[in-house]
Amino acid sequence: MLICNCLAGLADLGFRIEDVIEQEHDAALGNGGLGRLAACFLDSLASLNYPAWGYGLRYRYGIFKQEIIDGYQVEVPDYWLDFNPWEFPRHDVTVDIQFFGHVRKSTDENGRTVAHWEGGEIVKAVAYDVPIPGYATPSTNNLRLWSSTAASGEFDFQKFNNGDYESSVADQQRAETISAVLYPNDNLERGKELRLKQQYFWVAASLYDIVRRFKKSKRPWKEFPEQVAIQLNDTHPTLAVVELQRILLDLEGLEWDEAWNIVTNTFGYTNHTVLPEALEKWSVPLIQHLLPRHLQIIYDINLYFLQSVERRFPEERDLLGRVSIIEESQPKMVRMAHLAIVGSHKVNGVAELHSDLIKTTIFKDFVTIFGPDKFTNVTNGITPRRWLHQANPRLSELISSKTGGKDFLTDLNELNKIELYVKDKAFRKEWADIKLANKERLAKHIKASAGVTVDPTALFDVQVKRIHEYKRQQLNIFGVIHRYLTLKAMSPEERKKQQPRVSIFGGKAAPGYWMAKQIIHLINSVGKVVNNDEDIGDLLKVVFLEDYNVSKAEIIIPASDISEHISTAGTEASGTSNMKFVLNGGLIIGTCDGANIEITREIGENNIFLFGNLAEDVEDLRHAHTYGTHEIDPDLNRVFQEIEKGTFGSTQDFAALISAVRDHGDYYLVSDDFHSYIETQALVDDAYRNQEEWITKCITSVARMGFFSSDRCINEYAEGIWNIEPLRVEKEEGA
Ligand code: OX2
Repeated sequence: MLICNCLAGLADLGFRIEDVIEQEHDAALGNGGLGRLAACFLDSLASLNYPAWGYGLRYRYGIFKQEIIDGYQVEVPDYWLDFNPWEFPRHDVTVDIQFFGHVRKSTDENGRTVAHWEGGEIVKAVAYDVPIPGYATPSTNNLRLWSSTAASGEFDFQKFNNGDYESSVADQQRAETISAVLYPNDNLERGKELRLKQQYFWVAASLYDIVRRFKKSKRPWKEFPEQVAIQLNDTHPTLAVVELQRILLDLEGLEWDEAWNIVTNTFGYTNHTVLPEALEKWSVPLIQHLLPRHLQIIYDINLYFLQSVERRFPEERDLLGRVSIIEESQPKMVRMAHLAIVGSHKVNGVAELHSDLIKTTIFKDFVTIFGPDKFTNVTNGITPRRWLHQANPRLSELISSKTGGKDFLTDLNELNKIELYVKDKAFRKEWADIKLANKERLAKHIKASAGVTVDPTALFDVQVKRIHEYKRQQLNIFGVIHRYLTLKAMSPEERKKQQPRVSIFGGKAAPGYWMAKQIIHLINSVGKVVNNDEDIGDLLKVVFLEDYNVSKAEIIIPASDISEHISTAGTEASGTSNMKFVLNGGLIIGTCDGANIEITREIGENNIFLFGNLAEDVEDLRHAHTYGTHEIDPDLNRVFQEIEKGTFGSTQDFAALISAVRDHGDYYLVSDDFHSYIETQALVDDAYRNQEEWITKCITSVARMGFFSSDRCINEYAEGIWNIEPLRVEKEEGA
């Protein structure tokens, strides 16, 4: 009814709804899987009627827009906030946030030492609320984003009146800088002061908000953890642990132990990566300068923690140094993951393998100290509302016609009913038609955006995600070159028997990540040669789609036949696009990594193409590369020689990609996995030639994907970590 009115109303005004929808900008609030997971969680929380809020920063400039110019990535600012009808500015909800200054100690009437954080500067946080409506429920939650502004308002009138106009504006600009820009790194932390300011600004404003709401209830403090659960989405908001302790201790006058008990029972910590370069550390002098009182509290947290460890493990001399929150380096560093573990009652990884890995590697000592029950797994999930119903409306419609309505959108296990139709001719025909239509739509997009004509009946092979050496887009493009060379070496008759393929890439490289940028350049350079080679024609096309984002994903994912999730085993904590691709009727080629393993368990190993070394062997292989001889796979060597001949242009640009494998220890095991990868890609070709079998695999896989709903995942957090239950707010009469 509402939609009809809306359509008619727009038509009266001379607009088409499609054009209006097109105007909506993607939220630019995150880098990759971490933020997108949070978005799926918000959708599930509201849809499942959990009373939960998300907190974040309202970045003026979110993730940059990527343009490809002459094959290179160029970053362009994205003015996403210029048109954002979904946010409600809340100028009535503001918090003053303090930075810098010093700590003064005094003694109160009970002889207790009290700390006073004084001086420094104040920046104002202003709330912007983004409503998150649930699906098929009146419940609507809130995403509260904080924007920074000068505490004195527009600018400092005092300074202005004194003729100091420039400096009054400068203060305003300095304050606004805090929420001005999203750091564009995925899985990398660089220790910049402004980033630490962002983190504290965000958590201090959010905690103030949470505490303010709790205090209104007039409940005693000991009930705080029953009323409030805070989940740390990776370590980025870990200062919240220290901030809550500070509020309880310095502002509310609680004793240390009572306060700390409340803190640890309130927080849960989700780890999303084991990559060493992504584990956050902040220098002690930096924290001392920016947040002097917090540093004292961190030292006290560490002291009490280490004392308890020492008492329990007096013989273990090195243990204290290993688990200390402070790394005794030059300068000393605060290890944020250690702080998050010590400050939380539960720690979880995001897929089974990943949760096992954190327990046996980076957090091993903490399992000894706290016991295994503190560590758990919550395998990631995705929202079927966006990633099936919205992205693939025809498939959603077909599924709904066979499962008896739309229940599968709120109970994804209902999908298993479609397995009954796996042999149903009409169902299979409609299934194949939908995939083809989705591929035609993508082919149009490829033509419009990359200028390449592709045949929609070719096998669409997709790898879209942030560009990173551990995700191994270089393995993919080396494989493409190998395919090209193999085709070139064939007679025209032989070529005719080969399976045509379109290799589609997309993803942003962090602006400072030089190797990732070289990978993008190589992909585009290979595309330029291959796409214009008449011997090859439609047998192979290589496309790089610029500016991969959620809207593009909604076009790309439903059109995939095979997608690549080929990280070095043990490096991709979970991955979530793997789930999206399978849910949309595509198969995957992947390593035994992250959620690929559980996807295999659910859909069956006949329905996935796994290859490569296992996580348990990675360390030994790396060791062998460094200390033994390192033979490069002969097929890969042929690829390298072709690049070095200049077939794909400037050899200089690509030298580093080759030497990373050949001369610098091949940390990501590209050569070790190359043969297995090529062989498995040949199996994909063979399987795709048998379309009947292929469709059976696709239908069976979709039918078995129920587990990967973010609803299941949120229910696990609610039950196992937050101890909360749904609270359904019924629609008011007449509303
Ligand atoms: C990502 C992980 O790399 C990815 O494997 C996972 O699926 C996603 O988080 C959601 O859990 N930054 N991004 C991630 O971790 C970090 C840190």
